[in-house]
Amino acid sequence: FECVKDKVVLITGASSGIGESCAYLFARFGSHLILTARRKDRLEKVKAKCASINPDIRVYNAELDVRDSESIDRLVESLPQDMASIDILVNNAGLALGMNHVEDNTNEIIDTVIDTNVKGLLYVTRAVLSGMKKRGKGHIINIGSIAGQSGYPGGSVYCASKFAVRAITESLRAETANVPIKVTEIAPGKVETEFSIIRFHGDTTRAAKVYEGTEYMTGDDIAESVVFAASRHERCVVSDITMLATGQVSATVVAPKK
Ligand code: NDP
Ligand code: 8X3
Repeated sequence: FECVKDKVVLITGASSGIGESCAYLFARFGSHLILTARRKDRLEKVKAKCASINPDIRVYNAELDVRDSESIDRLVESLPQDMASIDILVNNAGLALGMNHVEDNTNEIIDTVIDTNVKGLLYVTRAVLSGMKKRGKGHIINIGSIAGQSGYPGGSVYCASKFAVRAITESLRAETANVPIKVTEIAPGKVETEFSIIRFHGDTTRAAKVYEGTEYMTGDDIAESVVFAASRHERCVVSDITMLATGQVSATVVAPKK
């Protein structure tokens, strides 16, 4: 893990869950961090904890909605000089909204999920990639999902967005093969974060049921895969890691916990 020391890492969705855990693990191994999300107050807390984990790193916070392509371009162009050469991009920001059958989705749900998980990821990647190409190096790590490998009832919009993440990852890897820029997809299964609270519009009782009676992972488990992928030797690239909770078979099938 030590070779991520002094790398500049931009994380989207660093204000909670998997992105927050990634920030702490990269901090521990000496990476400099650009932390982005919409909730600035939460980012400040993450920044303070990163600084306490490792006082030798630089941490730069930026309030960012990944759906806003202009503010992404502005951020990348206005980074302080010592943070401007991004070595590793973790495209983590994302969400699901509801578990509706296709005919019950609202246009707002469809737009928000696709705009964030697909278009947002493309906007951020485009903004960061040109610098990586100029420097002839870089690593883009996309957070996909087990939901990007098979659909399930009520998953149409979210699954479509995560299938898209897989497609973007594969296309980008082919496009950057000669640069060489590394491209990785980390596809988690069931992880307890704020994901289900957001998905069920703040209904914490319903969200808690997602994790009841089965094993589930933590954001820290997924961060280990991200930092593992980020720290491999130059001669190899982790193309994808699917990481499931013990007993998990698919997005919706998880064996009861003994
Ligand atoms: P959380 O809800 O805990 O974190 C989601 C993060 O995304 C937050 O930091 C949030 O920040 C950010 N975010 C959401 N919308 C936007 C936006 N428009 N612009 C910028 N940031 C945004 O959930 P997770 O940590 O679980 O989710 C992280 C990723 O992992 C997502 O892509 C999710 O799809 C994926 N994933 C999650 C799994 C799980 O079971 N939890 C399993 C598989 C994949 P803020 O609200 O402050 O903007
Ligand atoms: C995370 C959640 O339930 O769709 O991606 O697999 S799920």
